[in-house]
Amino acid sequence: MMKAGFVSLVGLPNAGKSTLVNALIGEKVGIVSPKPQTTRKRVIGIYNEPNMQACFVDSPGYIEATTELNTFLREELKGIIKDGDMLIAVLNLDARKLEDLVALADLASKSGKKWFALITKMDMDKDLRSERLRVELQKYNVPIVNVCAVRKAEKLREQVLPLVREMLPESPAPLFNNDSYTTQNVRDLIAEIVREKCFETLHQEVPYGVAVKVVKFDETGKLPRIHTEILVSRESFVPMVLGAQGRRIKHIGTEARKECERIMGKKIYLETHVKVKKDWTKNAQMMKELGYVINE
Ligand SMILES: Nc1nc2c(ncn2[C@@H]2O[C@H](COP(=O)(O)OP(=O)(O)OP(=O)(O)O)[C@@H](O)[C@H]2O)c(=O)[nH]1
Ligand SMILES: [Mg+2]
Repeated sequence: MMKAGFVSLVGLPNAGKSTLVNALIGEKVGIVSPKPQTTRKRVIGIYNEPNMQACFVDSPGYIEATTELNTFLREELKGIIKDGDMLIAVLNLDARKLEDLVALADLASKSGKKWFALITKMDMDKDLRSERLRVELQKYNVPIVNVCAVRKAEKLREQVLPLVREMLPESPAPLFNNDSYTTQNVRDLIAEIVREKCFETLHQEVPYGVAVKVVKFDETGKLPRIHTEILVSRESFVPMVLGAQGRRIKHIGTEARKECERIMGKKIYLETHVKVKKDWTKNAQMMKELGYVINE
């Protein structure tokens, strides 16, 4: 019997959720950075086997809302729990407080869905944290696996996929075409990769005020020409994105182009421009235009 469904990953910001999805799928589905709150929109990575289709839903980490963008992130997470056929609580050992991880397990447990606990960043375990966490998790009576997402993807799959197979519902057919590994289109992926390079290159509050939009995608010439806009929420962020003599934006563009070329399997021409979109993170309408739509 075929099993298919949505596997929602819930975890704190920076827990390593996107890293996990990428490793499980074996392709870049979502962007990754050492900074929290990198993922903003729901991203689906599709794992196909002859008798199983697991659609892993990567999401923003759980946070208390303060700004409009944070409200969006929190709503996204609620929606992801609701829409999941099952959940994986991603519990990262480098979290600030053990209680936050237990709170997440509680959230998963209260959802009433099937779920299991995945303790990640095992390579960062200290003071027997994983042991203490295991004790705390016993009351939920769910399977617990310990993983390290930045090493051996094969081992990770062996640990995670059997549990997923067990918990997914039966389905007469796969939910998506089984020849694709993500629901994201190329435009979205390119915008996300440019944003990833901004997260890597920019610091403090600047990356959080950045959104990226593909404004033109022209495939008529020899090389696809892709124009992107890096939208910043404040005028004062412009020089930070540009850098001295425009070196920083050049670096962002070059790194993004190389990665896009690798994924698309061809050479491209990638242009990046900085534009001010004042206070977009505080404005629901502007956020909507940028694709941050709250799913009701
Ligand atoms: N040492 C170690 N680092 C990891 C592991 N998994 C992920 N990381 C790192 O943790 C950081 C955050 O990873 P992400 O995958 O972006 O985390 P996320 O949960 O998607 O974060 P948000 O999207 O911001 O909520 C990155 O620097 C990863 O390289 C792991 O198992 N061990
Ligand atoms: Mg992420």
